[in-house]
Amino acid sequence: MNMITIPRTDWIDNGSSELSRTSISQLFEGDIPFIHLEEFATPDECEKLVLCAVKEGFSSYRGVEPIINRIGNTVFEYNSISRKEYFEKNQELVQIQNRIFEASFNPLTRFMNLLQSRLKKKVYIPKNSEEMSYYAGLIRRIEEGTLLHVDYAPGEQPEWEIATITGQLAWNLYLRISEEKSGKTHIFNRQWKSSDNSEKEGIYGYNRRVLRDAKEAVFSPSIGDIFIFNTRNFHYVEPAEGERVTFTSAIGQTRNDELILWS
Ligand SMILES: O=C(O)CCC(=O)C(=O)O
Ligand SMILES: [Fe+2]
Repeated sequence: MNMITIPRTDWIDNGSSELSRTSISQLFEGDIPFIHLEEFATPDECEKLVLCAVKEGFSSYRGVEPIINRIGNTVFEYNSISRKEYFEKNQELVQIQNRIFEASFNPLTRFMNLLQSRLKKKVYIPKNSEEMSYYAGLIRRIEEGTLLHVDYAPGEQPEWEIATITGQLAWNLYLRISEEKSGKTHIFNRQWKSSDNSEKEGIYGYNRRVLRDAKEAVFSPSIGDIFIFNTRNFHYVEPAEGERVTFTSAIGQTRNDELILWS
């Protein structure tokens, strides 16, 4: 049985531009809407990563509308299929990821090292009970927007090891986006609770009724920047004009205050 704590409903700030123990714990607590890290990667690095990704080829999330393309694996898609298949599939997908990193740069290791050095916490990609690794670090194209949703393993993947986390964030590095209409991300000051499941619509969306009059934070990313936010908060992405490619994973806080990454 997983403990799902009572969600917070107030924000004290507009967001932080600093990655520190304080800002991360404010994000987990629901005190701030996001952390914005500018110039994590250069435009050249981002473009190189996208070019290598395009060479490997994207495929779409099973059953998701509007379509989202990606390279990598997700617990979301295997939750109702097979956990065993997810872990087996990871072995070949990690090789593809490594090929892309070797030909461009490795944002995953760079980000994990940054977390570790700023927060002085153990940061790792977890394994299952059979010592098989989770997959972390999708290259993703959300170009037609998303539905209003949350990403929260204790509520969505209760059978998986990652469901024992006490809070969940996502980091997105923006690799290729159009200047004019970048596909803004909207985050609401309203965290998921189990009774919200009655408002679920389709495979992952929620009716806007769940928002009531919750405050909204909106950001418009620039190439090379990272935004980190709490994905237990309802959020959605606007349709973009042209391409919108990101590098992303979830960040979970374990009960012994370590950080785990998966997708
Ligand atoms: O692409 C984004 O800005 C956010 C996408 C999203 O829903 C997430 O990272 O959980
Ligand atoms: Fe999300």
